[in-house]
Amino acid sequence: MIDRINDTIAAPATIPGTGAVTIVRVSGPDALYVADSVVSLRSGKIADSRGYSIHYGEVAGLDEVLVSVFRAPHSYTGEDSVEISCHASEYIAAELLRRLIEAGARAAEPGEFTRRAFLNGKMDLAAQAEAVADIISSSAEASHRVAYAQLKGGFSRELSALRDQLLEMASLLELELDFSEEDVEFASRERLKELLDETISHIDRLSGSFRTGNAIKNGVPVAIAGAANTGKSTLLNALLGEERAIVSDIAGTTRDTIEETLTIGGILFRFVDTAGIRHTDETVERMGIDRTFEAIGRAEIVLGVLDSSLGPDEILASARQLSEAAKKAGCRLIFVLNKADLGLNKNVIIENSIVSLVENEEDIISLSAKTGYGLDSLRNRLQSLIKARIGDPEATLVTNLRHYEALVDATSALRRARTSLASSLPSDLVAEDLRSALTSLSAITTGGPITSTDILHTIFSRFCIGK
Ligand SMILES: Nc1nc2c(ncn2[C@@H]2O[C@H](COP(=O)(O)OP(=O)(O)OP(=O)(O)O)[C@@H](O)[C@H]2O)c(=O)[nH]1
Ligand SMILES: [Mg+2]
Repeated sequence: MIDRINDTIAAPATIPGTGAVTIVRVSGPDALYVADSVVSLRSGKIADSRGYSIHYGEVAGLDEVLVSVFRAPHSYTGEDSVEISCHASEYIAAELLRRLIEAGARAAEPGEFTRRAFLNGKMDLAAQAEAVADIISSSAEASHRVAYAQLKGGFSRELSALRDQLLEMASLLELELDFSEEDVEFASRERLKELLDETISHIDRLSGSFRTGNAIKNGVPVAIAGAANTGKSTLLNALLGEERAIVSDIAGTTRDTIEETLTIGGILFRFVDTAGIRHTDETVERMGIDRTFEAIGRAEIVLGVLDSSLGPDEILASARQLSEAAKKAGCRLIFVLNKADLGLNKNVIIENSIVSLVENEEDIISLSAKTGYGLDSLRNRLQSLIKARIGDPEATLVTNLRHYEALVDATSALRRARTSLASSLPSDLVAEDLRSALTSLSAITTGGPITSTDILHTIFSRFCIGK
């Protein structure tokens, strides 16, 4: 990463051509002067203006604009910055940018404003810089909530508390090493073990939230699967409220997976309609069925669609097959007893025969994709399953693969430290693993390794050793 932080950059911060106003941002040491050479204020100069002030101005022959002035360090990037609000024409934005570049700015690279904010200490990497990207792309309430919590620094505070705990342990152990000839034991082994166990389980909870966190960010994948002709495509269409997939009474209609997203109760779901599972010698259909199992493998939830108008043996065989596939993929199974309009009363008998295959009896839903009966119950069930997984709305959900991998690295180092402690191995081995865990955790917020000065700082701020 090359960081040329001594130049001035410019770019539109909004999409020109949509909405009424476009904002072109200029940031860097010369931002105010560059803006002055392009915009004439009615009175005075931008470079003489106070921070947090707004001025009416004109870009010669182009547009009337409003200029917001920010002075370092009180700006998004931490540098002198100017935001020029012009009319949202693509032509105006492009011409304004061209003039700013002519006046000495450079076109900003993607994410460069936020990168500068990070380098200037305005935000840390995980918590905030990466959350900025997430919050912009979040399209549903739940994913927005996760990104916003991260933006406010909840995850960073949690990480920093974990780091403090590890630093304390590492410091105690290193002190002991310094005094090794004197055979002092500063750190109580029992207390260390306790602290380690606490930290490991805390980090495990964080990394365990990744699957849900990731699903919420990108849309919870739900596979609609079952035997041919049970009404899977009809169900997809009913959920979407449009004729997205082809429906016919010919078994084997759907050959390929069809994916559509839908927000239910603030949660983004990714529904995948699949080819009906049945024995076939037909190559293309066979390939489609392979994809069905792949879709189940990627899903968080499987909607196992059963045709309740069929005989009980046939239904049970199909239910068993779906339960096995869902179990293998580690995903939650909801049985949809479809075609309830053809004879609801039979469903009680079917329900009794399949109830042992689901985690909770509320995971069996009688429904008619044709009439819409039961659709609300299905929507509610999907929502409440995911809300239960999110659990405490204040709890941190890890949504980023880089963070997840760093957390997994940290816990494996801590488990090694735990084993070394248990088998009374020398302190320096334990200290090394603690340091490696710290490095992993630090990488989440700073992107780089921790310096041993941090450890030194903790030692000397806690103990006055006249050494
Ligand atoms: N009576 C009734 N018929 C339904 C219902 N849902 C679907 N059907 C009918 O069942 C037939 C099969 O529907 P599809 O949605 O194509 O079934 P599928 O499971 O996608 O079938 P494949 O793609 O071939 O695996 C069609 O004739 C639908 O009209 C329902 O709730 N009630
Ligand atoms: Mg179909």
